[in-house]
Amino acid sequence: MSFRKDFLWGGATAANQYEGGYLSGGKGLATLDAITGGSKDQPRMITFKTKDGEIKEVTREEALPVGAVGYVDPDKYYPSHVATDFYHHYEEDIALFAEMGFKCFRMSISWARICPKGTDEINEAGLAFYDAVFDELLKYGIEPVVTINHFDIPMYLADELDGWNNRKTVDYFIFFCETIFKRYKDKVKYWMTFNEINFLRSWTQIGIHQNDNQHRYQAIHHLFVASAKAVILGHEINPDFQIGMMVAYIPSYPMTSNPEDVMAALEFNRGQEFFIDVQVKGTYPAHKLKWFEREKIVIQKEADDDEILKKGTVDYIGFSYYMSTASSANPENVKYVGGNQQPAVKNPYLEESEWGWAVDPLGLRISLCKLYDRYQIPLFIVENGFGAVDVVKEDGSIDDDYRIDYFKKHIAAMKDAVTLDGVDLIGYTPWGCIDLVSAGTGEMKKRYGFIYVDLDDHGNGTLERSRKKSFYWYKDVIATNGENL
Ligand code: P53
Repeated sequence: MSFRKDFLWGGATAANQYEGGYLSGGKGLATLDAITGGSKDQPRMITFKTKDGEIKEVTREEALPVGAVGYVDPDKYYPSHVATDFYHHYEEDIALFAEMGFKCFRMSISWARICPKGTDEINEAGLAFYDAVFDELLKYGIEPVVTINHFDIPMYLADELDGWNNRKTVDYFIFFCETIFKRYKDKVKYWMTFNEINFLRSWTQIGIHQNDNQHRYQAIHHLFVASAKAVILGHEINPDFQIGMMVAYIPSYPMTSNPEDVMAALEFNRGQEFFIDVQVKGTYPAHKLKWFEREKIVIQKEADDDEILKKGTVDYIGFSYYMSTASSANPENVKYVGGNQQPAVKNPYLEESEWGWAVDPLGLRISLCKLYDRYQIPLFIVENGFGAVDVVKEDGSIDDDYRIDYFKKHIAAMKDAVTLDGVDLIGYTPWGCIDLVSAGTGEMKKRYGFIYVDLDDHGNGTLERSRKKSFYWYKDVIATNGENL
């Protein structure tokens, strides 16, 4: 026996990439409704209106002018508007997840569906939608795993408050949490606060117009406080809640044994571990405070913030793992590799996906060891997977052996971490278990699913679902609790 008996096998999705129904049932606009599709070579664009009514666009890395508001251009295609339409297909999709034997299903709640402006107005139809989804999951004995906020924010809060830069957003977020915690307290046990909190920097994700380090880290402080307050509140509402954090984990190796490279890798890794430190240990690490000093970043805190962070530490670490990277002290080695990775060094020992993501199964075991050695709380792999172009054969079948191969090796690495290293791993939810819109590029052709959805990058397609070869493979993995790979 390797994986625990109650191991949470499942799959993961997010509202903005899967749900669609962007204005259905009283949903308000979210920032992500105003970002176009792109590709590996062409960035997604945010469309907005300036204070003077000019219509413009910027990439996610660029700042928006002060006073700019999100704008949905009727002549443009926005992949999140329909996405792969979970909104109208949830019964069919959940039946397919049940057929694979899912024990859990990770999804996010769209904040703007519950609170259309993000303020304290509640949309009952939105709450009823998620009730229906949770009931459908529970009917098959599938445990919902809910990301409270995955990469978006109600447009109104971005437009009016500058999103997470404004302390008031913390209060509105907690109102949203209280609403969903109370409503779903008997249906949902597993929660996580912010998806990939270490990646949040753009207007689409956190509603901030200026994304320099001063603004970014102020917003992040507010996210930390909001997450901690949500943990405290959730445990008051239902002491059985398991509330985790979520980080994108990309371990970095030194490019050589030159200590300079080792230091560079250490700094890269600290960049993400900082987020775990605050949410698991409840304090900012010393190196970050020193860096704030050097960079002249001043975080505005309220008197009891430190106490809130200390009290609101999480129950488990949820993380995504797709790839590893390498670090070098020599800037000439550091190139922007592939799709939407961070600046990094190409690792000659690893192959990459078509989008330039380095495939590294052992890196997953290394990550599990590092995280468990360092934090000693349960771990949950809430995303992992292989984005690839799938080819539908004449008879409708899809032989995604490359995906099966990726999962096989990664699950074997997880097994080693559990059986050889003693890591406390509670579950595994491969990303985009059903095809959905890519966050990085907005494409449909970068597919992750066990289930294929007929939709292309321009919105053409029937949205019909079909089972890929990996569907049957994963079903057997779950049925044997990971013994058959
Ligand atoms: P896509 C970059 C690197 C690692 C994880 O990503 C990332 C990203 C963002 O692009 O995000 C997570 O769709 C995220 C999901 C996302 C998934 O990874 O760019 O939590 O929303 O879809 C895969 O291939």
